[in-house]
Amino acid sequence: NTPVANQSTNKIWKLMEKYLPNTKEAIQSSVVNHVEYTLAKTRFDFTLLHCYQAVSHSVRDRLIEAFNDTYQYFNNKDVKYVYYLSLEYLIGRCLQNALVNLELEGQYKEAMLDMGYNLESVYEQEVDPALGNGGLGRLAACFLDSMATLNYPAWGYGLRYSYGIFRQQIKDGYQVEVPDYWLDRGNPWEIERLDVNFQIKFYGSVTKKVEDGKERTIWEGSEIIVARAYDNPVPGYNTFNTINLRLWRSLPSSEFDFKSFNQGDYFKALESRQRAEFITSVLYPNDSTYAGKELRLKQQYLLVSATIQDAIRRFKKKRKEWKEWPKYNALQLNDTHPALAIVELMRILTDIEGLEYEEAWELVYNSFAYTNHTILPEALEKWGVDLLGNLLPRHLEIIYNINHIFLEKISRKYPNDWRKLSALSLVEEGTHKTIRMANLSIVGSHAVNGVAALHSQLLTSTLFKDFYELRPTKFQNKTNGVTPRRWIRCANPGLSALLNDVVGSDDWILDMDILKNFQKIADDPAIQNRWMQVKRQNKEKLYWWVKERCGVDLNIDSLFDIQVKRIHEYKRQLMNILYVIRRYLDIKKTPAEERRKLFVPRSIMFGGKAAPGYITAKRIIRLVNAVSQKVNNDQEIGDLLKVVFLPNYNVSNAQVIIPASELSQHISTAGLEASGTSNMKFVMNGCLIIGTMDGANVEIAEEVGEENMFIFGARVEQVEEQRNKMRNSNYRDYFGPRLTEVCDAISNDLFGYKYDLEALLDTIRNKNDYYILGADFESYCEAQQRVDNLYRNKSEWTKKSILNSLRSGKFSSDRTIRQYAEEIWDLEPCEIPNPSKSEKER
Ligand code: OX2
Repeated sequence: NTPVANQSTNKIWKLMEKYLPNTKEAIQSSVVNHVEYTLAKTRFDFTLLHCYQAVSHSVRDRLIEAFNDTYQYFNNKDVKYVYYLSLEYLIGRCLQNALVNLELEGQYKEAMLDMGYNLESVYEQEVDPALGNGGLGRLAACFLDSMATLNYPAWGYGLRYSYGIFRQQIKDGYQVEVPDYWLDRGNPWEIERLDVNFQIKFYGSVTKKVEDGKERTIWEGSEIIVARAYDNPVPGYNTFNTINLRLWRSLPSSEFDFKSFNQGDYFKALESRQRAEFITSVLYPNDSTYAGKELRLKQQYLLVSATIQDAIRRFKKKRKEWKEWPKYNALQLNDTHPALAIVELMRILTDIEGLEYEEAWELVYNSFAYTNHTILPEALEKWGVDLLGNLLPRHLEIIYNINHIFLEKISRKYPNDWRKLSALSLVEEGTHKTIRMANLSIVGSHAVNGVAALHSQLLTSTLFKDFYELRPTKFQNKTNGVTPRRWIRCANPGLSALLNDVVGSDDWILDMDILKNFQKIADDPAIQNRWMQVKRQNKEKLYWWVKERCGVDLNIDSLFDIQVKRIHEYKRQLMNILYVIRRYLDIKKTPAEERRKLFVPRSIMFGGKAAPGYITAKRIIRLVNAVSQKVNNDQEIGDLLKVVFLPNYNVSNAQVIIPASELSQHISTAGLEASGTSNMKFVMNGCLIIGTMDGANVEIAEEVGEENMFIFGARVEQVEEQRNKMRNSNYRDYFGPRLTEVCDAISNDLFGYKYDLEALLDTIRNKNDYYILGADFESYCEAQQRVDNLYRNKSEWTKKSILNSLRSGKFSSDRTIRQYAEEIWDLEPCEIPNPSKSEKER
């Protein structure tokens, strides 16, 4: 009989109360320990990659201390939690962010330098976990940073895809997609929870049974798999609070395939195990388009089911009564992708926990909230009832039931209003009957929000108008934000140091609004000079980046003009490149000796991935590269104009690109970009925006002043009128001579690739210019002229750059998250006492 230690008096826990010290010696010894005992490396095969791994493990140890303490503290305080559900998290690299948030960057820098390593080059060894497509996934990552920093009791829930968004290579000017197996060197940041597994069921059948005079519904799944938890600590800045991003991985369940094994069909049994693992293998690479594939629906349900089971288990541990559920839980849906969570919670409450339907609905409704991220029709998820009913038969029944009860209420309120009824219904009738996931999300949530003021206003006046009229108080706005920790403090150390000097402390990192108090520095020539120096250093860094990856030699003194985002017609990269051609033709027409007087030297850069199936987007990349080849090799042009396509735009590249940018382009057709978030990052980094009155640009203009931006183009209420104009005219008249000449130059094969490029132009010629590129082109050219004029005056430009940055406080995700917490989640911060420095260093 071996003795079993008493859980509470066990010496283990006493010994664990000590925190790792953060002296240089202690840091070095923890790194060295990991080199020897975790990595088992010797001097003969030790590389920089191993160094990164050892450093990361040593930082991870410190994160885990904080992480465990945080949730134990939350648990003791019996707090309400928010669960953020998202199919995507674009977290980016972790090492520097963790060090900055733990306020240990200086110590690690010194400790590593003393051992002969430059911390910056250690950072470069990290893969960039890219489990998201674009803005939506990056927003989720910024939100986690703010939730941790503001001490909110929160959990992020998502999927641990084995393959993130593809890596983009450019071959012969075309995009080539390479699978991103990001785990091939291991992942020092995650904690695999071998003991946190939930069963997930698919397919099967539903039966009703009468037990004690009560009808019970039983869903028997015919495919059962397991979701296993992988925890990723997210440290707050300037607080000990560290929260969890829990990602699920699909695995085969041991019970399920017993039958096959017993029947002797060994290989069939193995195949089904592999099918289970496949579910979380790859992120769907579509940004703002609905995929409609069964595997995607399986991913969504796996996230939802595992998360709800986890939340319920946690809630039950506290032996709470069900009616207290909304008091202790808020669930936020990041778009409709996890909307099945509403149905899953209903199912568990009614079928398993035995609650009455109305009772259960009350709990669901009061705990869920839904964020919409786009009004583009191609993004709206609608699952065919055949597919949904086959994969999740009980869930389809529940959806019909929710719809039935909902429509009954509607028809009492609006008798015989068939239009309203069919607009509000969760079911879209037709040859292919579908479930509208947005309608489900709205009906099942107590709050629905858009992501910028204009977008939220468009939601209530167009897409969700009927829902709005039904319950106007449900609809809110939560303008997006981005974290200044990653986007200024990590990405732009030069600017951070300057802001520290201006403010006299680093308080701005937690309170960006204080920067407004220092606006008078914008006129100070000494500050302006330093500001320009910082920008120049950042431009130098990008210069080398571009030289190495694209082989193009930029003029560092030229205006760095950048558009980086997913390639999409509504974002109008096409308009940008057509203007570049316009500029090229204009330079060529100008006598050589006058060119420098008329044109400011510009380096125009594009970056972004096209969804693999989005042919027009891929052709836009082809055009950019064709123009780049022509222009960059034209001896007459020299450094007056350079065009570069920056390959594989991702979070870590953005951290180099954004701080180096002077002009950034946010030029979507008015009304179509819900918010945009990179616009905020650029502004914070002192970059001027050329943009339309769309998404958050509108609020950026309010904050920084229209006079400090280059605004152009049709306003949202003019767009339809412009489309009609196109429909009623020849494109040559509609485009005007300047754009027509550009199109003709392409058609006349100035850049080659005629087949692709003609097809591309056909998307805007011949009455199809849905994104009104032709209508906005002249106004865009004028705005570009204003850019040139201002850039000639370095001091005026710099002044505006400073003002942009100092006035960008509203766009910190801290502001956004406070609003969610106060206006939707009803959530209080809960800060765990920070073990004093002296205790830490014991
Ligand atoms: C994006 C939106 O397109 C973008 O405007 C917004 O800033 C971002 O979400 C974060 O809110 N998929 N991605 C988006 O919407 C969808 C759907």
